[in-house]
Amino acid sequence: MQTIQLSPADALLVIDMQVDFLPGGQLGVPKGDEVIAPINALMGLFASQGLPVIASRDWHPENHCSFSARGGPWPPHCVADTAGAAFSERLALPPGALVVSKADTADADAYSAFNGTHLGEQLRARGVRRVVVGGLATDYCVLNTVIDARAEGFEVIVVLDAVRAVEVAAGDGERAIARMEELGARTAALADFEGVAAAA
Ligand code: VGL
Ligand code: ZN
Repeated sequence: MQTIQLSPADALLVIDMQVDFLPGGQLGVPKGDEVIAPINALMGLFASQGLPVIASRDWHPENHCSFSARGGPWPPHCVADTAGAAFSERLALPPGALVVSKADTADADAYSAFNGTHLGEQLRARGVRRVVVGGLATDYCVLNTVIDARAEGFEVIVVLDAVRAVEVAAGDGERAIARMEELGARTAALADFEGVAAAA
């Protein structure tokens, strides 16, 4: 147990909380729905302190290179402007949340919310030096977002209650967490955040 106090240099990054990544979706992450309540609690905490909340979304064209029809590893998912690409209706995005769309061209994939977006500049413009990260999936978009966040010099806290892994291979989630820690990311529990609503 640690106590984490937020400061004006903190932002919350909510990764890909979309219908297709939740159980029943085209690329449903096992137990992905378990992160909705913790993420809602974090969003409430950040919003109550006037701190930035950024929600990324996978936003693919119909003929995206990551889809099996094009020899990619995944079934079609998160096609822009479809129901599967929408944020979960249980996700309580605060007013003023910044939405970052990624992987929105046919011939390139982008797991990281920094890749091909303006996220780095947008964070720096707001004076952000530390990002708190939750969302889906631990072993793909969360991992790659954290790798880029560290490369861009941001401090990172990964909230373990607020992430779940795809686990194409068993252990991928654990390995992703270990890799993020090696890169200098900290891990935390939801309850470590001072002032977080007890009953999320
Ligand atoms: C993701 C697989 C394919 C993710 C995105 O958001 O983690 N995973 N596209
Ligand atoms: Zn994708």
